Amino acid sequence: MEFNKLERFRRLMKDQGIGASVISTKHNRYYLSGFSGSSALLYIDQEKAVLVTDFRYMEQAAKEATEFTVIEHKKDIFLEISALVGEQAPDRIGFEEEDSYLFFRHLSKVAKENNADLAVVDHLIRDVREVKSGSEIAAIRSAAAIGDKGFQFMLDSIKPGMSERHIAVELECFMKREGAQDVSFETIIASGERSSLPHGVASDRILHAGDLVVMDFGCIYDYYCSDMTRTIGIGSLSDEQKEIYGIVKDAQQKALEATKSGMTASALDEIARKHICDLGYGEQFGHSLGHGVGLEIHEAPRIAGSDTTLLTQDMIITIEPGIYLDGQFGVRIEDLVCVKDHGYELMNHATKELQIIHF
Ligand SMILES: [Mn+2]
Repeated sequence: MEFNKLERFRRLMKDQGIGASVISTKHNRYYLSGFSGSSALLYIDQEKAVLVTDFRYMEQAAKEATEFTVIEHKKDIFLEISALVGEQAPDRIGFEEEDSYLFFRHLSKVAKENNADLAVVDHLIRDVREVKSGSEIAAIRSAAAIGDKGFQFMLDSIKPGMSERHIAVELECFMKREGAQDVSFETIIASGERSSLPHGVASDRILHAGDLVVMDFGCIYDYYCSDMTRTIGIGSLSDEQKEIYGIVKDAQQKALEATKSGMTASALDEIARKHICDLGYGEQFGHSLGHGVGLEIHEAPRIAGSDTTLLTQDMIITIEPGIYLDGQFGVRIEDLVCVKDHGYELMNHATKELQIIHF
C-alpha cells in the first residue's frame, strides 16, 4: 500500500501535542522528504513543510523534496529555523535525540527564544518507518534479489587459495555491477574457526577443506537495504557440522512458517529459540532472532525476547538463527521476510540446502 509518510508523522505529532518538529538526521530526513543530499534541516508543522539547505543543494532539494518548500540559508541555518518556529509559536518542538549534542544545543537556543519546550520524536518516526509502503517493499525486494544473485555468484567463483577478503571484494563488486548503490554493512565472510564469531568481518584467512563459511551480506538499492546469510561448506564436513547445520535450518524454517501479522516479535524469537534449546544448543544461540530492515540495516522492531511489538502487515524483518561453537565453527541462516496478514512474503530465494564446494 502506498501512503503519505509526512501526513502519518504529522498525525502522530498532533496526537502528542507537538506543534512543530525539526528533523535533522539523514535517514529520517530522506524518509519524510525524499531529499538525499547530506546537509539540510526539515521544519514540519501541521500546515507547513520547509526544507532549509544551502546553495549547493537548492536544485536537488527542489527536485527531490516535492512536498516541501525549499529555502536557502546564507549564514546560520538556525536563524531560519527560529523564524519558522516564531511564526507558528508551538508549545513543544519535536527533535531527534539521535542527533548530536551540538545540534541539541542549537535547537535548545531556538526553543528558548520562542518560549517552547523540546520533545523527543525519534520513536514516532520509528513507528511510521516500521511499516513499509509499496515502493519501499519493491526497493527491498530488488536489493534482496541482488543478494540472492550474489550468493550464486560466490558459489560459482570460490576457488582454492582464496581468502575471506578476496571473496568479500568479489561479492561487493558483483553487487555493484548488478545495480547496488553500496553494501548495506561490512561484508561478513567468516570461515573455519572464525565462523563461530557472529560478526566475523572478512579477514586474510584462506579457505580450507573442512571449513564452514558464514557469509552475511547485503546491499543498498534505491536507498533501501537487504540482509541475508548463508553458510556453506568446503570439501568434506564432519557429521557434527552437518547436524548443526540441520538444526539451524529447521529452526529458521519453523520461525518462517510461524510468521504472520498479529504475533509479537518475542513470540517469533521464542519459536526458533525453543527448537535450538530443545536440541541442547540454547547457550550457543547468543543473539536475537532478527531485526527490522529498511533505510537502515537495523531498524525497529527487534525480533528478540525483550521486544513485545506486535508484528503487522508490511513490516520487513530478518529471521536469522545461529549456533556458534567457540573456537570450532558456527552456522547462521538468514532471510528477509515481509510480514503479511496471513503469513509472510519470503524475499530471499537462494537455496538453503547445504552447499558444499569441492576444491
Ligand atoms: Mn541481519
